[in-house]
Amino acid sequence: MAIERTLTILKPDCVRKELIGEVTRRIQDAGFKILAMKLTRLTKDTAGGFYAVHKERPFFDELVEFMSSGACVPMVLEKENAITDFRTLIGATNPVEAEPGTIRADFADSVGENIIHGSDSVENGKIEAAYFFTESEIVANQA
Ligand code: FUP
Repeated sequence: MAIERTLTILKPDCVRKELIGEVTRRIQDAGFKILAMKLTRLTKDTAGGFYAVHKERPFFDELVEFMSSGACVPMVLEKENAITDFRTLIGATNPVEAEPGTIRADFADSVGENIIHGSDSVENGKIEAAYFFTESEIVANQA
């Protein structure tokens, strides 16, 4: 299996619930290496740009409102098979469908406010990482 990178965002509900530490612990315990992270607050424009693929969906306005409603924590993560393994760790988009023990099953209130994002492909992970971080902010050589 190949070493991959994924972009995650600890969403505003995760930050509001003071779960940054808990969720980051789970991510690290699952073997993901943090290559970049920051606390930031998205504007409606940056949130809308990030989720541009969903622009025509009925939930888009609510999604943009939520994602810009408070601070969030984007991170670039690295691990073998990172894309699939991270989506397994976080669980299904809708927390009622998420496997017990996953981050969304344990902490998310609804499909709209579901605690955490994970890239759905290596290619999108690269695009999403570049949305938040410059090359030099992604620290690959940590030895
Ligand atoms: P995911 O890849 O699990 O983040 O899920 P999607 O890309 O399908 O959806 C992105 C975000 O849109 C979700 F995190 C929350 C929001 N969404 C809704 O609010 N309602 C839906 O029915 C689907 C997604």
